[in-house]
Amino acid sequence: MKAVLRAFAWLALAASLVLPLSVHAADKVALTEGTVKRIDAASNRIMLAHGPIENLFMPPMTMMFNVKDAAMLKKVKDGDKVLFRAEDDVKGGYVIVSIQVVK
Ligand SMILES: [Cu+2]
Repeated sequence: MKAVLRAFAWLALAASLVLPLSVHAADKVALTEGTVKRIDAASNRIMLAHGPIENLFMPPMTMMFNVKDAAMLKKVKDGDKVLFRAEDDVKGGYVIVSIQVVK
């Protein structure tokens, strides 16, 4: 009986350690669907109509994002369907840290 209790304690401990880590890992790679509405290369910004952004707790809307790297804007064009990762921008607003066109 003691062994069973010990096994159960280990399981509970393992679950408490593993679950928060896996949730965190999922958040780190969460991508959001969007459609390119406008590219503003002069100010390194892009307007996207986006789905829910889980990691920012943001509902679907159309809005401007800063981009981390100006080269990102060369990979996309108006009307493209994209998957992107947006994060809080230390300079204010939100910044896209990765973006890819969905084929
Ligand atoms: Cu938004």
